[in-house]
Amino acid sequence: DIPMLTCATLLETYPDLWRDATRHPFLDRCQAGTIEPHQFKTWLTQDYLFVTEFTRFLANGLAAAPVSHFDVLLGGLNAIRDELAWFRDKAAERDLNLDSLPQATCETYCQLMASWSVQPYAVQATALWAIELAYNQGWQLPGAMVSPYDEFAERWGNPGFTDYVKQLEKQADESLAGSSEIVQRQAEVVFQEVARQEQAFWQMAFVPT
Ligand code: HMH
Repeated sequence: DIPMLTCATLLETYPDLWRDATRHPFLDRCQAGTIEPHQFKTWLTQDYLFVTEFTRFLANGLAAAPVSHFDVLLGGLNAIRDELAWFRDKAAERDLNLDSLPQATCETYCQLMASWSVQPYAVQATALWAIELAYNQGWQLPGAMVSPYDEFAERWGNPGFTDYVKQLEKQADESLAGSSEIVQRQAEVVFQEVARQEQAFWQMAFVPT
């Protein structure tokens, strides 16, 4: 018998990797209000660049998905439309130039993501769930954040987003259940890659540019 891979199993199998993806001094300093403004601006600019590529990843996921998954994914794409506009507002408030170049860490994550788009749908669904869960948990775990960071914590920590991530988990589990052991192992590898990339992404705020 093939042991069945689920999202819950992945979190149980790699607790340290997942902790490092979701607990980081960057987030603790946002919570405390002690993050340096230039560090926050680095994260904000790079995350906008990430989200533009993530939009393509999500659209590719939709293109590979069964029709029964369309509702959840179309909801996600609609939310991203709002999110991209919101990022531009947040950047304008801070006089940030969003045309700047991606840093190496952002570039690597975006390239990996593009490579996942040509893998089986179950792998894409697992990656999508992990990417969104990292932000959902990451922005929630430090506890109530001070202004202006509370707005960022609210965006990815709000109950509606938590519910969206649960629906993504259900769809990933369903697609993994119908997958071969080879595809399940691919999904496991991609989960680990997401966790490592998320950790590196938080760290980027502290890299001098
Ligand atoms: C790096 N991971 C990163 N940025 C994001 N905005 C998300 C996940 C959630 O969409």
